Amino acid sequence: MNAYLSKHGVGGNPRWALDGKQLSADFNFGQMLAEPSSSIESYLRLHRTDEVASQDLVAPLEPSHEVWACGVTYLRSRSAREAESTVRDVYSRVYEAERPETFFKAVGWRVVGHGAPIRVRRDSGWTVPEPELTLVVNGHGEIVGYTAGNDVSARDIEGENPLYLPQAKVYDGSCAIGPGIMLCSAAEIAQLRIEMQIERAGSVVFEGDTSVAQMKRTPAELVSWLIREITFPTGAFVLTGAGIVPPDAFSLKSGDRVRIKVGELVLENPVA
Ligand code: DO4
Ligand code: MG
Repeated sequence: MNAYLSKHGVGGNPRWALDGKQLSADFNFGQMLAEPSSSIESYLRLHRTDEVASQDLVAPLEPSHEVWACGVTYLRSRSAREAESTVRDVYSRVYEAERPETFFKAVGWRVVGHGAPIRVRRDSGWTVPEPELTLVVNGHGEIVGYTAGNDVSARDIEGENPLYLPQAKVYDGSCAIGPGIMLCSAAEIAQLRIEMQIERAGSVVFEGDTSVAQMKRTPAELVSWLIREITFPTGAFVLTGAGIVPPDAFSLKSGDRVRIKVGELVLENPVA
């Protein structure tokens, strides 16, 4: 099925919506993802209402959801990482290896949604946004849809030593996901375009684009590695790696705005 799910912070009591119409208060997104993908349509039908959803979007996941990320899945990411790092060959080795790099990025409650601020760490002088196709995976390891994600990363901290990766990648305001979720088949995800624009003081200071087809691995391959030895009973979110990297002289600054487009979904965040 093709449908758009979004989450809205109605008066601090978030409600989900389907194609812009609120779902009933007892709709349970985690429960929907606990069931096989074949039951999504009937589950959504059960909870439909005619009430128009509010405009106040929040990140489309539950506080307990885990967000994982994959790395060095595009040639551009491999070359950028080799250039920044003191330990170059780990990146070429993981790019070529059968086993991909996966890492824990965030727990749902720490993720910011469309319009909410992302951050640069106070101890980083070189931080970039990473625009990434983000897979929505159910409890059975099936890809049921996608959203846009920003794996904001401190390149100087990661470049100093790969063992600092969790500090470079996991901190308050380092993960944005949204605006909502496009429920669709994995086949529709394979050719999506990804674009990023960064605005500073009203002018575009960087823009780039790529396509999921440029990825070294398929989305299904990444998910199959992730779920080998970890279960996600109510589903998980998977950032699939960055194929757009700003030039080395670029670092995010407070006041910048980052716009990421994956397929038709646009995720925009100011830098705090
Ligand atoms: O190896 C470090 C992280 C890579 C990453 O986040 C990416 O390629 O998107
Ligand atoms: Mg990344």
